[in-house]
Amino acid sequence: MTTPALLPISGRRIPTLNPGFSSFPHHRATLRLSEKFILLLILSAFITLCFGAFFFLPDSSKHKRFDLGLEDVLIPHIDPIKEGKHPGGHIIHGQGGHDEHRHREDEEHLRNKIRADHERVLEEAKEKLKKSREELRAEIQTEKNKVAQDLKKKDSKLLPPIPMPKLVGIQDGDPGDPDVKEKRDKIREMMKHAWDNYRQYCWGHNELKPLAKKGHSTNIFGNSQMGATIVDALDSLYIMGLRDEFKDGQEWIEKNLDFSVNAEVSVFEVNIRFIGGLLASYYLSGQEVFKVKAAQLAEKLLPAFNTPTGIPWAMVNLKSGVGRNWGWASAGSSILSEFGTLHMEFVHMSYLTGNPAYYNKVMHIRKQLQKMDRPNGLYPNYLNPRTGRWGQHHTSVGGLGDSFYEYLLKAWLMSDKTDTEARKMYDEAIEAIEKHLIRKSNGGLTFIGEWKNGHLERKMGHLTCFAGGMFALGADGSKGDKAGHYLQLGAEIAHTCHESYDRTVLKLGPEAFKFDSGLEAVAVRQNEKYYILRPEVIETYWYMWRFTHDPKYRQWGWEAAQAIEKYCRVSGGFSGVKDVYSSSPTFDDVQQSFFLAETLKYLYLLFSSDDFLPLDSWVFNTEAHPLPVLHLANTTLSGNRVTR
Ligand code: DMJ
Repeated sequence: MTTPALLPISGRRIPTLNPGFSSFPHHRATLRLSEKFILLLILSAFITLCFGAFFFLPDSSKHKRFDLGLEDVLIPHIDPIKEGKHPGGHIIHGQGGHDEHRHREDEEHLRNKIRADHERVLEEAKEKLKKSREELRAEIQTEKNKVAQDLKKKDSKLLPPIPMPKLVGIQDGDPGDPDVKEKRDKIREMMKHAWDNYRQYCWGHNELKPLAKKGHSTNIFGNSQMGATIVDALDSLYIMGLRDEFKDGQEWIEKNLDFSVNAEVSVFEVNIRFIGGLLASYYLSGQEVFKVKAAQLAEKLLPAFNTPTGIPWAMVNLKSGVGRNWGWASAGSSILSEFGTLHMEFVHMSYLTGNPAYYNKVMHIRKQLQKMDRPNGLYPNYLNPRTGRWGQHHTSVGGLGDSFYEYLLKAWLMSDKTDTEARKMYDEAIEAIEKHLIRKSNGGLTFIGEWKNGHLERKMGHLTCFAGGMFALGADGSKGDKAGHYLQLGAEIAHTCHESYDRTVLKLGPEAFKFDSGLEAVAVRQNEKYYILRPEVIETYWYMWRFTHDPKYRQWGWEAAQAIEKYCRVSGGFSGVKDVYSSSPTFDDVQQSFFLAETLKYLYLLFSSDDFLPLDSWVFNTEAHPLPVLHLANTTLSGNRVTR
């Protein structure tokens, strides 16, 4: 389904957009004068018509008008009780001559009022026509300013002042140890290289092509220049203390980030990168503009939920609100990892705006999922938003499934562990995943496979490697006090994913790797050998470091950083590579926005102290944007305005 092209300009804009008009101010003024005159004529004709029509109405209709309660507006001085009118608003009929006399008086009164209004409007019209062009222009400008101010007031009304959640540990994070500090400085330098090149070659574009040195975009951003790299990278800049760069990005957002564009975007991607990025920048810096932009964007995503089931479409047109699903998705389905990865950001949007709609939308998704049968206790990746039925029974903790599980756990953490329903869903899902998808290879590597067509595919994606960190993060509070078990599982996944890096020539991980026919943690197909600057393995190293302080995680992180520096760095930024098993790989020429948002941020945090963004006060969204835990004990988010 394609969106019909919208008319580029509205009638009201034509005079300023048409060069013919704009170069002849006299024409424009004449046009405005005559427009005004015509408007006044129409207005006075309308009033005359109403005045006349009143006398053609049957008596009963006239009385009905009073019945609607209009008499209080038109004839304010009549006492309803004295006049035989029930205080509830209905005329008490059947009082003979007295009533008729009263109606005649009412009509006379009304006629006089209309006549007076009519004369006043005509007087005003005459006055206006006496005014000079300049005076009229000034008046129009004043009117315009008033409208603009009213709009602004409306905007700020949307965002009531709220107490900030406790923002702990947002400064510095100096690791102390000079060797670690040196590594951290190196990561900051890499960030600066990525940012400066983006700044120089394609400021405002979504992503950078570091070899071609120009802008790049994919359909997830809808062919519109939305500055994805700026929005996604901003909180990393802040965390790394790159404040001039941060200011630069903020200024771009203030002046240029506009969501009233005719662009069809991915609801999931825009949520995790844009809303997540703006929210994190807001909480870290306290700059209102980020909150306002996040609120504007979130509102634009709401029409995506207009489906028969309330399960949102994958894509929505920001201007028209028309939504649809990816053509490749099974039976027109929405994707689990997409509609299941909105919760954190949407809860924050309700918190910040006082509008419960966001919270209600994501809770509705949860309710829908709870109602459904789950084959083997697993959640399939595809769900049809029209019928509410599963599509193909494929299950994955990697692409198409991954962050749905992550957000169940993080919903619980972000609610200060009060959202026990989310924790229960997470525990049950992980139990089923362990039973049906997690296996040990012959060589002793723990891996997470994918359920497809009734059997387990012994293949793991780079994306799936985030799960090591998730298991460690969810260890505390796990069912039956299996904290040790889940921390161990996290460590095993981290080890497997490290192996997938270590068994390549470039020491960078492939997109997917197998555990089959004697193969262990290596990619087989050519189209699975690429590395596109993804963060998941480093993300898991960071979580494991925070929970265990085993120095190997810092060491593994440093190995990955060095490999990225050596094989992905070019003069124009950082690029993905097409084959991690080749000693002379070709570049894919894309600097992904998540490289700045996630990969470099996790590396930087790996070499920072633990009191920097501590995990009991901050929860990182799936794009590594930190959001504060909300202590919502006194807050109602379920269907009422948020009260604090
Ligand atoms: C990121 O955009 C997010 O981490 C998302 O959850 C899936 N993967 C990409 C980066 O690989």
